[in-house]
Amino acid sequence: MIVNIPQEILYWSLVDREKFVKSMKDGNIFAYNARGMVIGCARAGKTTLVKKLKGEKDLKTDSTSGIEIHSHVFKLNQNETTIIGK
Ligand SMILES: Nc1nc2c(ncn2[C@@H]2O[C@H](COP(=O)(O)OP(=O)(O)OP(=O)(O)O)[C@@H](O)[C@H]2O)c(=O)[nH]1
Ligand SMILES: [Mg+2]
Repeated sequence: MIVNIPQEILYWSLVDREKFVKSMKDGNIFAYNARGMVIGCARAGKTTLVKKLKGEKDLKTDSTSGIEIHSHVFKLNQNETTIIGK
């Protein structure tokens, strides 16, 4: 059992808190952060591409107004070179 969890960690998302618990049990966990930008002509399929990458089933889209910011957690394979899960 983990005790004395810092207060700020209790405000993290469930996914991040699960990572914290795993890292406490395993001793460490690697987490990588990356950012990407999708740019293209109107109606080229940018939003659909992002939805596919995130594994969303509903690919219906409305025209995007301005920009959209998405965030997502991907699982990597064991040697941490390839995305295996969404
Ligand atoms: N045939 C085909 N249609 C696609 C593909 N990707 C997207 N579409 C369709 O193209 C249309 C526009 O897709 P969006 O993903 O909304 O395109 P977008 O670039 O985000 O559009 P804006 O936000 O308006 O600039 C939608 O009707 C999609 O269903 C594709 O790979 N093949
Ligand atoms: Mg769009």
